[in-house]
Amino acid sequence: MRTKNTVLHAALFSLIAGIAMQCGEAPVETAKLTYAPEVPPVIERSREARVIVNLETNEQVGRLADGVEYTFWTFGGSVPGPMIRVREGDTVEFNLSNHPSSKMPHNIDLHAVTGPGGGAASSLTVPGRSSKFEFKAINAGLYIYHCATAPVGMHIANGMYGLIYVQPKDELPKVDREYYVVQSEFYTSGKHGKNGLQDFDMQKAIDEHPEYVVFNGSMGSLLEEKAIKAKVGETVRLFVGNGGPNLVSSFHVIGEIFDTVYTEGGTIANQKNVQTTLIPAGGSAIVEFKVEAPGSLILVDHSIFRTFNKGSLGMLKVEGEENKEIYSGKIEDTVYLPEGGAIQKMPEKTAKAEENWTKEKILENGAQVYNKVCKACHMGEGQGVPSVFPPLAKADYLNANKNRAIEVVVHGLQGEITVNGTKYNSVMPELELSDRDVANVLTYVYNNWSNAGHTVTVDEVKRARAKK
Ligand code: HEC
Ligand SMILES: [Cu+2]
Repeated sequence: MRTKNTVLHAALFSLIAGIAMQCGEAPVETAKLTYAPEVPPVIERSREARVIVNLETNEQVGRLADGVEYTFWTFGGSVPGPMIRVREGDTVEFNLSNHPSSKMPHNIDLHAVTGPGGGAASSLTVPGRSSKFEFKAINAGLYIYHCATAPVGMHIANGMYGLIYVQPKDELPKVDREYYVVQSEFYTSGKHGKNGLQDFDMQKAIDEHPEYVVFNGSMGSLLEEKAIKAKVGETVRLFVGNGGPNLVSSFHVIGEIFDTVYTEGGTIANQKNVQTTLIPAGGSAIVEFKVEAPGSLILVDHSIFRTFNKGSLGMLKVEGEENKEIYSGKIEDTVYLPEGGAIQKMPEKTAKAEENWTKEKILENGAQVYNKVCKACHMGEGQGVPSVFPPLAKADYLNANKNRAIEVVVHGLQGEITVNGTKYNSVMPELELSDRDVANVLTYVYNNWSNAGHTVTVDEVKRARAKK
């Protein structure tokens, strides 16, 4: 209840506060939050401030990959959550609101906070409520924030993390571009690439077997028109975080060397000339480099199957003048003839002399060709690799049509095909094989792993080759 007296007090207080402001009381401002890959602008003021951060948690269905959806739990409606930038010494007033449509309570643990749970203890918020707490940003550096509501792993696995940068009083050197990148994994019930809305799979998360490892919350978030950009001669700084929940990132940019690394997101430029920097789960790194030549630089987790089979692939497009001194491009493309070129061609003569091959010899040679050429993709027992390389064992596609199979091996194959009820949409390269090798390897394949038992002749291969 407000009495006359308290009103008077309030008026007096605001008068004094007003004077204090003019005499150097900390200014108040609202933090500008940005969505990846955008970084909030450099803080130019040279004094401490009171910074208000307003952040909402919500749960929403979004795209994880083309045709694949997931119910993300988010800060600010995105994965990663928005990036926050404050200055060392600032007092941060944090308002965390949980959208009424949420099913879960959420909170926030900012690794930049000195205090219980990094703020988690004071920010548990049920749907339709807001929590307020304050902290002083006494340590500069780049920090992960994440939800820490039980089960913590699940809240993180569903997308609840982002970066807060506490800009040092002496800010890092000026650069031309700054970008915000966060790596993380997703544990979907369906295998990588399985279409439709995917559930979270707790067992895969416990086993640390993600189906997706991505930058900025989804596959392709930094590719094509969404690639980050720079011009030749510019300096680039990447603020890189790792939300985990489990994996450590071997962060690397193909085609660049990090001139400077602030290891683990600390504020000392403690490393020069680094190829790959390790980013712990729940950690970060700041990397800087100058781009000297045009082209596409590729951001990867150099645990490389994650990149080519699970999604941790991004791109920095550098535009500008060629710089032949730094990188020449291909200067020559010449024939390479080891041992005087003896192995270069399959001599016609030998092929003729060996026309009457016994079945035994055909199978023996076919096995050799298979192990040397095909096994790398179709695997030792012809079982293939799920959703990447189709099986050759008991393969309906192979057994249904011999001439088609020969053409596949002679000319290569791309586009969608269905093998044993599973769709594949990949590329089999055109292989450099003699007609004899193709005949033998296919005969070998047809006579193993419960296949149709056909024999493929050199003449049949010749005909298939002429067909294109
Ligand atoms: C670099 C990987 C790679 C190598 C090496 C390779 N293949 Fe393939 N192969 C593929 C891919 C990928 C497909 C599916 C292409 C598509 O999706 O259109 C395929 C498809 C096929 C198919 C048709 C689909 C099926 O399962 O029946 C046959 C037959 C085949 N390969 C045989 C061979 C043989 C024989 C060799 C060795 C001489 C070989 N491949 C070497 C990757 C490879
Ligand atoms: Cu949460």
